[in-house]
Amino acid sequence: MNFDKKTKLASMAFLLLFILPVSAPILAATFGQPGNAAQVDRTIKITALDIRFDKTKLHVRTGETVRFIVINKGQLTHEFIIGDTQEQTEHEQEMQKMPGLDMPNEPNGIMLKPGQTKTLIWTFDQGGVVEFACHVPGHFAAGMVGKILVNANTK
Ligand SMILES: [Cu+2]
Repeated sequence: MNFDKKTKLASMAFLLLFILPVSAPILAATFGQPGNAAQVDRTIKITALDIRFDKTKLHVRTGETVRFIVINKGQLTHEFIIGDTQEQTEHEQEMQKMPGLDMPNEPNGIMLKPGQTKTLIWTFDQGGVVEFACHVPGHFAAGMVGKILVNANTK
């Protein structure tokens, strides 16, 4: 192997090791956006219980707008937050800092008191894995989280 080849290989290794891992999370950060009620493709009902959701895996298509109707049939307050792993981790940390405080509704999430039903409309604009979770302290750790598999070939 001559010096030029070694240099080329070294620079390729550099690209793979340092540049790809930096750019990948930026691409993966798009987990969708609030959807338009006039463009809803499908309605999915999810029930929050103490302490879990009745569904843990959902399949949606890329570009699909879903109306989530979330019903809290538990005796505790629950959340329904849509986001990627990073968003869920950040929200979990926020909620740990202010236990007992009611979070206002956010574009990607709702909070439900016992007996409440709320709606969240979301457009999944990119393939990948998105999560829905509850971050009332202790609930996420107890497994109150599910996956939304976004894939163009999934019906
Ligand atoms: Cu909960």
